[in-house]
Amino acid sequence: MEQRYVRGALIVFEGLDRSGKTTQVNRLLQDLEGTKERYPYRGMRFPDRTPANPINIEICDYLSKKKELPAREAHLLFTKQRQNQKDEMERFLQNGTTLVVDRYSHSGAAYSAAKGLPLDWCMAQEEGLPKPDLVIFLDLFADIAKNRSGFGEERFEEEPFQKRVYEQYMQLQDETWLRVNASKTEEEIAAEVRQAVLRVIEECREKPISHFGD
Ligand code: FDM
Repeated sequence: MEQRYVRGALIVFEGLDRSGKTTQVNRLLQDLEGTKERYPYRGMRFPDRTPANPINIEICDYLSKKKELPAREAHLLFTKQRQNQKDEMERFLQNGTTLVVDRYSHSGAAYSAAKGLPLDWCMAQEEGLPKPDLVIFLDLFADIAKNRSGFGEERFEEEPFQKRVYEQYMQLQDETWLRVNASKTEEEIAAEVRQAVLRVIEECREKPISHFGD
């Protein structure tokens, strides 16, 4: 007998620092609140900065420049945080809950590859994790991003580095990506995002979850 799936979608927002991801994630979560009986949802973000465990604390210290780490070690730390969430993410998706995630594996790979690590090696560390059904890439060039408020206070928030991150992101695109022009108005972006998200939630109800490395 043919197996039928009714599962949630894995929706991921990606983009440079200050590209507006968190604003759009919050708008989408608000939008989904209105249809939560039909499309249950949950928001998540990586890195998780809550001081819930030693990995989260080490990531915070690294990002605030309190602590230095070799590039590979830093990469594996971010990856480990995602791998630790894998089972819970799968459970939610299988139960029909859509996950809306602010940064995920592609951030891990793009930022580490921008430091000089091989992109393939970076992505290989993500194998086994659920693969996003939709990656919304908020497309904003580094020289525009730097003029948005808050840029430049944390590790990685400098223009030449952001340009390299952008180049790496471009290598990672596949058919699951939607590139949204992030210099449009907040409302325009939110409308484009909402339409794509509702389409993908419907489309993947009947599909098994896919994984990086499948
Ligand atoms: N970042 C994020 C990484 O270097 N690797 C990762 O795996 C992830 C998820 O952490 F500079 C970087 C990207 C960014 C910083 O910033 C997190 P926000 O403002 O919390 O998104």
